[in-house]
Amino acid sequence: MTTLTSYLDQHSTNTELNDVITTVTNVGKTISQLLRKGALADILGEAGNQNVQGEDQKKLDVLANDLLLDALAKNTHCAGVASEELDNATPANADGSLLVLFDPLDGSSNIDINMAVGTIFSILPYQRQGQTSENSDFLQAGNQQLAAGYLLYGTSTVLALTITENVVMFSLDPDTGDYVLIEDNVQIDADTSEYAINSSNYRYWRAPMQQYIDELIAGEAGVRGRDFNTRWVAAMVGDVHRILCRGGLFTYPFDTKYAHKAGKLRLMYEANPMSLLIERAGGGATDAVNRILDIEPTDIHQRVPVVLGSKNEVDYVKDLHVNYSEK
Ligand code: AFP
Repeated sequence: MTTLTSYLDQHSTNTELNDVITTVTNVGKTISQLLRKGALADILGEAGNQNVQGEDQKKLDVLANDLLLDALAKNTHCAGVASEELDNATPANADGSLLVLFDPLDGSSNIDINMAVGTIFSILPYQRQGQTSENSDFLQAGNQQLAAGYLLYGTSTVLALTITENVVMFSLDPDTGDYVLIEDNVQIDADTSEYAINSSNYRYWRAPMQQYIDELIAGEAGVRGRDFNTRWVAAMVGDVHRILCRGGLFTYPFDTKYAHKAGKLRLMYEANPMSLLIERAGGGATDAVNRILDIEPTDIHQRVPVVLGSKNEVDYVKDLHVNYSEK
């Protein structure tokens, strides 16, 4: 049996990175236990305030955020933290070599209905050791990530992680508290007939995305010549996990629903870590046209349209956008 600890020892000589991953995943055990208790732990419902995104915070949003912040502040290798729930990055240990970014609880709207939620994390190198970290230190393209992963608190708690060219998965054994390796080289089929999108936003999408979804709905009778199925977890972690398990396409496209947002998902702590996982599992990840991991960020909370999953389907969406002409 391979545990997370033995896997890190065998596959990563960066002991500082291994230590920070261990810190994050240990907090994941606590969050998993709290979710198991649900209403009995008084963690459901609204926290009564809003985050930097203007979104109402759930009690567990705040609790998960604080647990991660507290644990990483004590880790001497962590130079700073950026969170979906915090306006600005939080300096930690100036001599640390790593920066940690996270969405502490992705899919908050699922908490009170007992549906899947998760924690998404991304780890970047810190280039100014000895100095107090600032927001600007985090503005690195996704292709600079040293590690990325998520914890999915579903029927079981699963950790997906990439620190090498592979994507691996662990299942948390609630009896021993160990993360046990269950997949050592996740690979996504290049083709799929399953897609995930919130179709209620149809009228806000750009024409190429409307055409793409129209083709999927037309199925066998349309240009795609086969029927498609749809799924929508309303938690990116759940949709990405399904794609890593059986392929598929996930998209939260550009929409005009809110003028100042490029879509809903955040680049630094949602799109980038998920894109690294998907690409290393053989999939694709774009903003409909451009590779997400090559996007040079300008703000730690910037949003980006996302199309990710089975490579041939992601490429199809790109071609459709690039070659689109008004009819
Ligand atoms: P919350 O964390 O606010 O529930 O948002 C989750 C999320 O950022 C992402 O995980 C989902 O894929 C997407 O939003 C769901 O968005 P809709 O609620 O608009 O479907």
